[in-house]
Amino acid sequence: MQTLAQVLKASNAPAALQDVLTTTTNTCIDICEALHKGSLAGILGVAGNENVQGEEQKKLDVISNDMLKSDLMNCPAVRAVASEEEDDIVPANTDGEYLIAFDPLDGSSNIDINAMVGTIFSIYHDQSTQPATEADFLKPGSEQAAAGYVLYGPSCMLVLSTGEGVNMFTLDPEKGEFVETQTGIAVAKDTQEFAINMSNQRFWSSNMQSYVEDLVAGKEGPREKNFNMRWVAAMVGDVHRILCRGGIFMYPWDSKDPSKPGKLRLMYEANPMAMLVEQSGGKAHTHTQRILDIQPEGIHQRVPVILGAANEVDKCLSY
Ligand code: FBP
Repeated sequence: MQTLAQVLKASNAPAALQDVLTTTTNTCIDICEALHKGSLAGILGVAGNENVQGEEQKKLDVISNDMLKSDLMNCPAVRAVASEEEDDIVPANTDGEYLIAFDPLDGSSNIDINAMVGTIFSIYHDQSTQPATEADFLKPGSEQAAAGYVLYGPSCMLVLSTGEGVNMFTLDPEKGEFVETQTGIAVAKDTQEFAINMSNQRFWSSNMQSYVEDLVAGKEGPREKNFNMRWVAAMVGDVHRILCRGGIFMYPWDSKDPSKPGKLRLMYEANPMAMLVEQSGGKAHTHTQRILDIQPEGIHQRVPVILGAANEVDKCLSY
């Protein structure tokens, strides 16, 4: 079994991109070790501040963000970083040629219950002689040079695409390295498993309500087959399940806060997951368009998300 370093060396990924990926994944190994210490290291609970999204920050949101930010800013190939926990982009090395946007700890509401969380990242190639600005980041997801996540679960796993399919790696704690454990991930076109936060049902559009009602109606309903439901409350966990055994994941528009087109963030949640799902033969859409075609308007922009098994996403969109 090959290590991540060997896989990257053998890939078509430019050396500078390999540096960004190696720096990111090495920092995630450190985050994994911190997570394992949990309350022994006094790192559970809240940090006492709110982030730019108005969300209460967990101590580990801040710790993981600071670890990634400092390591990436010391990586010469990095021109700038953007993070869920940073109000604005953070310029790094002007002569760097990659921009990276990340969610340092996705699913942070799971931290204090010792459930699955993850780090999600999205990387773009971008060269200029000027210091980076937010505008430099606002490229459609289809231009991502690489995307991935590290899942902190029973084992620590890296799932990565550089545009040539999706591979999975498992952390070998003894070696402190990611080792390739699965290649050529493919998501089945059809499924009988869906993921959505059902407690939001009354706030969904009538179309989305009808679609989910028909899933729940099962064999006796118009879909004439039973569907199972799962909800990890961490997108990284729900998407990982879909890459492993298929399914559809939805965080649709809801009227809870009409000013927000969705809950999930385009640049460091929806775009990287859309690249992984599409590279695995699935689909990733909002209610109206392919996520990777969206022209971003801001680094913390929110979008509705419907992704997973291609035929099931089409079925949902048909409603
Ligand atoms: P953050 O934890 O990074 O803010 O991410 C948002 C998120 O936790 C997703 O990972 C997850 O899919 C969703 O929110 C869960 O939402 P809800 O609390 O409504 O179930």
